[in-house]
Amino acid sequence: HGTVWIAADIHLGPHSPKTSQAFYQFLDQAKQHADALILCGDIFHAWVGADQAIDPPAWLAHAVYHFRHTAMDLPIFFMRGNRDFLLDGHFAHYVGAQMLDDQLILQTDHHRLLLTHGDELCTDDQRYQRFRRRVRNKKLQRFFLRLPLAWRERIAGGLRQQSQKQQQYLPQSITDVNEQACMDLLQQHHEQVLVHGHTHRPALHRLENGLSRIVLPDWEYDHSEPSRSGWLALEADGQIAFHRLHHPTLRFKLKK
Ligand code: OKV
Ligand code: MN
Repeated sequence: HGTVWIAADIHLGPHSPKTSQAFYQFLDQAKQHADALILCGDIFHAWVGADQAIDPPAWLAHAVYHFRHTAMDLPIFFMRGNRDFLLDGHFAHYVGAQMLDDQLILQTDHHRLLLTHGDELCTDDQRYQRFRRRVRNKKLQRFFLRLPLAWRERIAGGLRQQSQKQQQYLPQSITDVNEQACMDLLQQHHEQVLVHGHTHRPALHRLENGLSRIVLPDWEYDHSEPSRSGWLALEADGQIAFHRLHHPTLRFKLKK
């Protein structure tokens, strides 16, 4: 009956105050216009454990504050991404949000969508998939989380640096999702519309057999653009809208 807003890839962190500002403006708008908010992964640029929030750096304290205030007016749902895959239910609860599974079928009065962050669909990037399998191992996660916070931050920083070096030489075709993997996932769940983030390549793709793929934008600033900062709205009347801060809204309808 209500309006659901969906955003992904905010990448909140200490180095992107403009992204944070844009995101907090978005949260204010969500309070007024949305009935539920789903954040589809990579809410945080890095996440090494919820104990970061015990004595939080300023950027995280602000994020906690804004989540809590937003959550007083509407339900907030977190999905894990490839960066903040260690997000847990306790932290979500602490900020007034609820954790979702990594893949979710969202059904409203007018829509049925399959929601995921999307990194599992990048099957052409074998090195990344190997990394993913390792760090998603629960035993390794428990080991990592028992290390002192400062060690985890060091390790995480090192891994990010290493990954950045490797990523920059990969062609776009490798770091994008694999369309066959998308179609397989949709067909496996008997769904028609896939919504994901992760690739930072916002688009509406028409696939074979009447399937669609909606790619959410990221919120990272670069030097040329004020902010990409966009989100999807599933509206009560069945329309789908693509919003951007300080930009006109685009509305469309998906054929049944
Ligand atoms: C997240 C990615 C860093 C990509 C480490 C076990 C292990 C968890 C972790 C450390 C890194 C998340 C938690 C981060 C994503 C990177 C670099 C590349 C491509 C271990 C469990 F192995 F050390 F024991 N980590 N952080 N990358 O900095 O947020 O997704 S992270
Ligand atoms: Mn991602």
